[in-house]
Amino acid sequence: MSGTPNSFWLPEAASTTAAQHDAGWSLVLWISAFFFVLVVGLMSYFVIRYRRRSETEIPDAPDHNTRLEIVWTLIPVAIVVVLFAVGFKGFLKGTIAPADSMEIFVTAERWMWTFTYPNGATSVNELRVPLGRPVKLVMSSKDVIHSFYVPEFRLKKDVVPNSYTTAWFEPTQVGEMTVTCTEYCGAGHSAMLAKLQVMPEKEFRDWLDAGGEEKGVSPEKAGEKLAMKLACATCHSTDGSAKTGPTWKGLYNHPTELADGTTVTADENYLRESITDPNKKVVKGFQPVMPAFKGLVTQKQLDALIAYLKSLK
Ligand code: HEC
Ligand SMILES: [Cu+2]
Repeated sequence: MSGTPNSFWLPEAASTTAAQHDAGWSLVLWISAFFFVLVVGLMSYFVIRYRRRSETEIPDAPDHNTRLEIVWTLIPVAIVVVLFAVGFKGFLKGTIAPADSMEIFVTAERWMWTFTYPNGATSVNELRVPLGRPVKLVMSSKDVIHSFYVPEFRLKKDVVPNSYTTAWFEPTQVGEMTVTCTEYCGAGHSAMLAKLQVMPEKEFRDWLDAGGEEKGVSPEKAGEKLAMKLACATCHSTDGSAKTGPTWKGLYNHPTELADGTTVTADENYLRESITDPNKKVVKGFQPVMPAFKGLVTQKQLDALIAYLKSLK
């Protein structure tokens, strides 16, 4: 969606419900603008028209006007009823997913998104969906409250621990968007982004059938890309500085001191375990906050990540 971040007005609309959503929003905006001008205009006029003209002037006591009272009660009531009807209709449409929706599970945790597709394929920090088909998201969090937000779809829904929330959308154009977390969830909150890619149905099928894996790149390069995609860099640097986690620079084949006082050599098996079960061996001086990637990365992806870590001398 080019130009979206810089647009002054609403972002580009790219879902079937977006137009209705925007219509409701515009209605509220223009009604508010109309009454703002009316009220402020009358106020200014009255200040001048009924100003006190001399020190001795004593104004008439204000009187009751039943007709006026009725009019300015009924008009707002009518407006509120109309706004409720418009909002409720949109609310129902946005809440109830079409029966033929494709269901994707969304798992949020500090600080990443995991998507699980109907065939069992998973992707991390990247949500791919087919064009022109309703998608229902079944979302849950592993830790704190997060929130799933795609401005172009006019879609925002909290993702909470210990229960599911759902949301649905049907994209109307092919393109790339960004999913952001809109519930402050800790130090990595602002980096809790996922790429959302709307693809033609056939391309999506091919991607899904291939399990989302990359082809034709060296493991080292693939690992570097993957580490970006999985947002490992939120917590790890490659320049020797410690962040939430230890730096990766010079990690491979060097001794690592653990919290329990022992020392291990960072060989392939240690690296592997550090990614799949990071809490089994916790590095000295760090908190056990790294998410476990067991089951989220394939064997091939693990190979690639390890090849990349080994290249950081
Ligand atoms: C939320 C922050 C966070 C994220 C995201 C994260 N890590 Fe970690 N990682 C840590 C922390 C903290 C430690 C040290 C504590 C421990 O060993 O569990 C660590 C330890 C490690 C170690 C062992 C380092 C050493 O010096 O022995 C490796 C290897 C590692 N992480 C790889 C990864 C990879 C690969 C990813 C992305 C797929 C990743 N981490 C994502 C926080 C994170
Ligand atoms: Cu979050």
